[in-house]
Amino acid sequence: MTVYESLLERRKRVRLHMTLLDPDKQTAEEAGRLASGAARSGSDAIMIGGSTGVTQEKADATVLAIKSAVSIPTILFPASAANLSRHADALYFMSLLNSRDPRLIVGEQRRAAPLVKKWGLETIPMAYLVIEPGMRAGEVGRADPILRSKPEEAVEYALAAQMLGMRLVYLEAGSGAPEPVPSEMIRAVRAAIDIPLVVGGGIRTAEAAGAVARAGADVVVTGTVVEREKDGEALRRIIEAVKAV
Ligand code: 1GP
Repeated sequence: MTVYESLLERRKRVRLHMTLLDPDKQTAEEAGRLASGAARSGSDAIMIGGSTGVTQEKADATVLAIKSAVSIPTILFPASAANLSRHADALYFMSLLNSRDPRLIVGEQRRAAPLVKKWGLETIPMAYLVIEPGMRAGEVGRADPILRSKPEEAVEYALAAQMLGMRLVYLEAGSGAPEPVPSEMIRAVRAAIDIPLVVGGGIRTAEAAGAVARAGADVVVTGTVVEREKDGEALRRIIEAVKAV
């Protein structure tokens, strides 16, 4: 079974939570420890990536440390073709559809493709949509962020993504965003598409995570909260809230 198939299987029973770890934010050893805590708290997969400063060496070391610490899938969430690792279980083969720069829409993907083929890495085609404010992801991705008041724009992109054959849509408010993607936008996109919807950015509390899941997110992603709250209590409550929907 592929990673994507196993996630779909699991989604039939519960909504999913994924933990994002940025290889540039801690040592590989520390990433392994954080991943292990996240898995114990019930997270369904570890996403590995960051907007800046991630090299292939850092990605490799982090993926290997995480893989030796947990058995849940490790999925790359790369900002460019230069920060991939052959050791991950799968790769979000993502296109930042609302970027102004073709490099982020298909350029990095073109550079990555031969390597990914050589490694035999599972690819999960994913539309990446940056919602205002977008934070670093919006800047690095040269995005024209979708305004929070324009759910219909997110719907157009998400439908186009599905028609292009993509298997996931990710609504990204940006790591550390003051607020998550608005519920109204999540609801509108969820109602329009058949493929799973991933939502992340600015989710720091169980209340916020529950609201995002209730609005229709199939997968809720948190990053910052895992790096900040080393005791794991906040994460446990967030995951509980997602699974309760
Ligand atoms: C960023 O959506 C993720 O790509 C996670 O965001 O760090 O705000 O949880 P946070």
